[in-house]
Amino acid sequence: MTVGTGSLLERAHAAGLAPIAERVLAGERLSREDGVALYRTDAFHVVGDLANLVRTRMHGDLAYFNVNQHINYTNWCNKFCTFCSFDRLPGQEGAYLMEPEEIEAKVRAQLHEPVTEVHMVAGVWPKIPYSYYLDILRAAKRARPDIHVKAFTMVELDQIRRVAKKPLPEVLEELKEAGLGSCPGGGAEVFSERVRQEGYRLKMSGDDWIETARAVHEAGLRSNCTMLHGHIETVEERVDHLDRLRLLQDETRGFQTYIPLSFHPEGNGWSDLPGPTALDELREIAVGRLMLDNIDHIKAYWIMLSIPIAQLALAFGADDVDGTVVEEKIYHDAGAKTPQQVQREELMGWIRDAGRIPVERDTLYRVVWSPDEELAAVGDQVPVAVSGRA
Ligand code: V47
Repeated sequence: MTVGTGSLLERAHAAGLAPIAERVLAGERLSREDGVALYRTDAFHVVGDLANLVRTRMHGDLAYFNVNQHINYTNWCNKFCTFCSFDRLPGQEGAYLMEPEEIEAKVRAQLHEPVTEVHMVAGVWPKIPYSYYLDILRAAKRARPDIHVKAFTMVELDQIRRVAKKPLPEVLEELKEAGLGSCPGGGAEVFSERVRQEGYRLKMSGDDWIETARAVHEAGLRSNCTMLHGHIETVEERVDHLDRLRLLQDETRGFQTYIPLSFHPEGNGWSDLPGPTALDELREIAVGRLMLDNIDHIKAYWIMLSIPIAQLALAFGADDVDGTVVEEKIYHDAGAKTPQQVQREELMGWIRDAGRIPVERDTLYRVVWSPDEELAAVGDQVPVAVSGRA
């Protein structure tokens, strides 16, 4: 989607969005009221074009991906979130807890692939001992010492510190020593206390999620952040969520990527809800890009969106598509029809089809591979870090 800023301003004006468009063009921060207006306007393409303009300013034609492997080490969980189709109680059919040796074997099984990241998230179960979490990190590193382990959402970290009976900063140091490289962005859902009481009242509050993320960043670890959208949350609650992420990022600069997560309604307590449409998903990407002016990357998680929508998302503000994945369970239990894995070349092919230049990154967005000739041709479109943190 290439649009001249002139015609974009005219279209924004016609849609009553001129002041917002002017702020975007001037690189100024959008207000919470602006966020609500971007969600409510019928001028969907203006929102997408504004987000695309910001994405282009930050990343040129580059779109990032990595070669990664997901391991969901247990589906035991005591949070009973209404939206979740993945959780089981120990002993229930389909319930599992992977032994550290199993995790080591899963990482070893991919040694022939150029995997740079293992992404480990799971349910929480209070009887899993602290030593287990240290052991699974060590197991992954034993199998592949140079791998980056991105593991444990804020919800898991909160459980780990409880079972460790130690302050979180101390636990984070021990997890780092055992191999933790960074943290994924899940478990945030929507920070609204109203939605939490209705859908996930046993899960940590939004305030506690933010405090845990702050501690993670203060420990020198980067993390991602997410918002689960398309269920019972209001537009105002989404804006509040984005604003709280943005405020923490102003303080810590620890978030690398924001990932809007689309609610999948199959096999859970909200299966009567329709879930977001493709247009909702694209708008969510775009509003995220426009509101989160201090977060470098917006990820279109193809597993959740489908490949065609992830391709479109690259023209609506996203600059990252996650990775090759290998065995995803959380979304597939909730009805996702996407493949569970994609080959590196295939991923690069569909990024190119979407008009972007694929750049393979590691978890911390250092370039692993880029098509040099193409990068040379685009000159100054090398990644720009807006967050100001090394
Ligand atoms: O926290 C669970 C969500 C999250 C459903 O950091 C659901 O790079 C939709 O956080 N429909 C886990 N969503 C996944 C996650 C993630 C994924 C990809 C990359 C990264 C990253 C993080 O999945 C949970 C929850 O918000 N979730 N059930 C469902 N039925």
